[in-house]
Amino acid sequence: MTIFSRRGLIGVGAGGLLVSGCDRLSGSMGANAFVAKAERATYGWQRLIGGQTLAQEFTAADISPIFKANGSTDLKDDDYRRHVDEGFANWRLKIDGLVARPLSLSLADLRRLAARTQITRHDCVEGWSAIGQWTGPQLGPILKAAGLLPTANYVVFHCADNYGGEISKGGAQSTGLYYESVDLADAFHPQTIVATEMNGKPLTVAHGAPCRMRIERQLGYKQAKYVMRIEAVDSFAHMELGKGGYWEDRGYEWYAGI
Ligand SMILES: Nc1nc2c(c(=O)[nH]1)N[C@H]1C(S)=C(S)[C@@H](COP(=O)(O)O)O[C@H]1N2
Ligand SMILES: [Mo]
Repeated sequence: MTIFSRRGLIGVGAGGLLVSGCDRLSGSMGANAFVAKAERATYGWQRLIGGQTLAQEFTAADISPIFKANGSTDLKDDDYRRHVDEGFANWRLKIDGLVARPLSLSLADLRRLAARTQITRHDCVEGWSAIGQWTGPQLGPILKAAGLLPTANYVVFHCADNYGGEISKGGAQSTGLYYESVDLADAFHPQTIVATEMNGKPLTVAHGAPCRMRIERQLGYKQAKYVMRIEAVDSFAHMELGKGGYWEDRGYEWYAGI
């Protein structure tokens, strides 16, 4: 068993689900009640949208020989470059916001969690598609382990890359940091994973190292790369330009269903 949470005691048995360790180890009834309530709230959301349809999955033979890297593909940021040089040994993914127990997960922690592998088609609004295989822990159990609070309505992915102050892209009003968000139905969707591998290898910098989201029922720009922090919020109206994502702030749809 591995203890890796900064605050609480979160255990991961060999191949075991993070949440089961959490239930077993969290001594406080309060925390358990929080989680139970959050789970009920989640199921409420799922019923609202009429169940969880899966995006189509493909076979290994369908994997595209070339998967274009798009948007940010090489980060110059000093902190990020240092993490690359260190093999992300000192990098942490933060899970915070409206959660009972904020988490700080290393790349090794992420790799220790029960992983899902899926071969899916990525569709970019710019008019190209590619099929790739993605591996990583599902987001749902991570949010449950963090004790998602009933007041949370959305999950925001904060990325390391910054498009800067380009006025044509709204840079004058926002920081230019890439971010994305989904509702709880997509956050708990079985195919929503924090991918650390692509086509059986660690994610490259071009594809979002050390981890990127796969949210398979939505378009390419929702697939946040270079994810540094996952924040549970009740609303994203106060964030950046208020539309829930970098491209959403520049006119794209927030729900980018395929
Ligand atoms: N952090 C971050 N995530 C991002 C982007 C980006 O520029 N920065 N581009 C998005 C877009 S438009 C697409 S199509 C995909 C591209 O993912 P890929 O480089 O793995 O093909 O990443 C998405 N996620
Ligand atoms: Mo895209």
